[in-house]
Amino acid sequence: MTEKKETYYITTPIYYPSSKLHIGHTYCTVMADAMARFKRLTGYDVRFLTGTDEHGQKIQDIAKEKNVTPQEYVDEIVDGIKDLWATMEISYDDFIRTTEPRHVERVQEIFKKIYEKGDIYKGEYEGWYCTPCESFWTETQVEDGKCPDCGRPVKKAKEEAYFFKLSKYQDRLLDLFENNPDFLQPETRRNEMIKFVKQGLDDLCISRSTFDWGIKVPIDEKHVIYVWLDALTNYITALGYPDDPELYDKYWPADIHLVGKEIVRFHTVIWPAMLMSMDLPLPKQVLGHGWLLLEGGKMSKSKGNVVDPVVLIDRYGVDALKYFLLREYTFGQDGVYTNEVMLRRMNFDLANDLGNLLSRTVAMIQKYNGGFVPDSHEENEIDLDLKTIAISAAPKVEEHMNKFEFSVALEEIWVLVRRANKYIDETTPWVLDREEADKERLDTVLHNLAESLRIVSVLIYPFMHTTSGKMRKQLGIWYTEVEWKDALVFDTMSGEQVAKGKQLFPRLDIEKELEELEKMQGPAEEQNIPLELKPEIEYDDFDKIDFRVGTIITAEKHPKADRLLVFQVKMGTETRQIISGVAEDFTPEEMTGKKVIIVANLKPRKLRGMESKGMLMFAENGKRCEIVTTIADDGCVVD
Ligand code: ME8
Repeated sequence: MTEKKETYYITTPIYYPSSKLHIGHTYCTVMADAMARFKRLTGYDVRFLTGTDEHGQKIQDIAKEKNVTPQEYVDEIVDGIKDLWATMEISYDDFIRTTEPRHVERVQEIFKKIYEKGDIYKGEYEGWYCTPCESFWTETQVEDGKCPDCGRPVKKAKEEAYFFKLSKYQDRLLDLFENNPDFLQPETRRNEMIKFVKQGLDDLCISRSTFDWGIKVPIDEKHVIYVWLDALTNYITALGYPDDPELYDKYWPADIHLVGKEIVRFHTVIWPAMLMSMDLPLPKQVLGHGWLLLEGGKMSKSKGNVVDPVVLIDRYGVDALKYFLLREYTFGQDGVYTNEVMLRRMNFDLANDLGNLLSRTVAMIQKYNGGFVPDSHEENEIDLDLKTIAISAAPKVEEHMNKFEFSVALEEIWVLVRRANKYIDETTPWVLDREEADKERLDTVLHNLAESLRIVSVLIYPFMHTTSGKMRKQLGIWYTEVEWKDALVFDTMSGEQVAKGKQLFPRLDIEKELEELEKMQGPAEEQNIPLELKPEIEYDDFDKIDFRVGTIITAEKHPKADRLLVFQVKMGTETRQIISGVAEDFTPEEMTGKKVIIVANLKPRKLRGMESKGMLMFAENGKRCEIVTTIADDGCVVD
């Protein structure tokens, strides 16, 4: 009877097909893939799910702009995403698309279940809506007219809608965070969520009637289901819940939902509450990873400042990119991507350390022993040191992998790689070759090097399986299956015939590569990526605005809000107070005396207790926000 394996279910977020995926998405998927491969290798029955989140207003708007149907639009992008994952040899077991009938039907069943439980009711929603994020925000969450997640402007929206009784689950959610510290990691994310839930949870608006690219609410077809509710359920609809529960019974609850830190709230508040409502078990753990940033901000499809993984793969290969992503960044923290950091990693760790170790070892076995791995003989202290490091690496890698510390796990492997390189320098096989009396010693050295490389080929398998295969081919062990337990033992090789192959990783001329990459990636402004703008407005809407010119008489920080500046602005005969959220971009001193353009007929508003009458005009210029100034006189009407 075969032993039943323990299951391990890991998921990535399902990505929006709003344009091509960039290296940030690749980072998340590469981590999930490495973990899935690691778990398979260490004996688990793994299910690895990824997919695409294809509904919502944003997709509908883009498709309209491009004059295609939303389905045509997503089909093309999703093909590209699947191609990318194929190129990267991502070992997912299932790819779910939220437009697939299997998902659509199951989401409707899930909606009905929650409705029947009494947790969904009809009401009216008025709030601030951020179209790019597909999120509604309350008055208190919106900061100065901007979305608290992405910082872009939100718009007022009101509609009849269905609500989910999220507030009912507030205490159980708090309990979950407080009594189950592993549920959400890293710790900082957990603390943020505890704070968020403690502020009090509003019921969640879970339907929309202002657009129709979504799954219809089964009890009221005028509405479509809120895209997040639709998307979150993918983790169980892909397992066949509720109508075909074989996989569900086997793999649910998920072991890991791996998500970026900006969507932790959806996964640790809304998703568990939905599951609680359905009386289903919760995922065992949600891990919120950090962002890859470009100098100057988060990479984002809509900002156009992205790094295309395909360019890097074409030039350096899949494994080099995977290694860089997993080794360079600390899980849970943000990291800055630069071409230079990547090229250095590839050169030092891959070309120099690993590539050289293999090519030197194979060349020496060919030169000094006719191409066959010799047996070892008497051992000295240096041999024992190498051996100890080699066979103790696997448990250390395992320990760090189980904490998602990819970077530390790889560092442990490189401790062995570097030790083996040093071992060559210490034992000087070219000197041993000179004396017949040293032949046994030379055999032992070559044997130990081959053994160390064999162990490295097992250890790196979850991260770079193709490189592992190439190493094993050169070491003459290509015909044996990679097994984790083989990394725990030394002295298994004898008489294998090595074969010189191509350099694993060619050495890169960093300066030249930097120039080439710059040419290929191009500065974002030369790529002619259309700007993401708010929906078009009619001339009549614009004509309602009364622009005036004014002079800033004084400017000071708002006493209660770090991001706000309070201006006294003179327009002709009138001086009035206007508040803007630009304290991070401008100092009061540099604003004083500036001639500015004002929206003078904007309804007055209180901002943190102080009245603001009108609005100063600022415009986005790339990442910066700039003030609109003029040389006209105060009080002029601007047409
Ligand atoms: O949020 N650095 O989809 P999405 C690191 N459809 N990771 C990044 C990143 C960056 N710069 N940019 C994106 C959605 N990611 C929803 C998810 S799940 C039920 C629905 C990764 O296409 C990161 O994992 O915006 C982030 O959470 C995910 O892509 C968001 O992808």
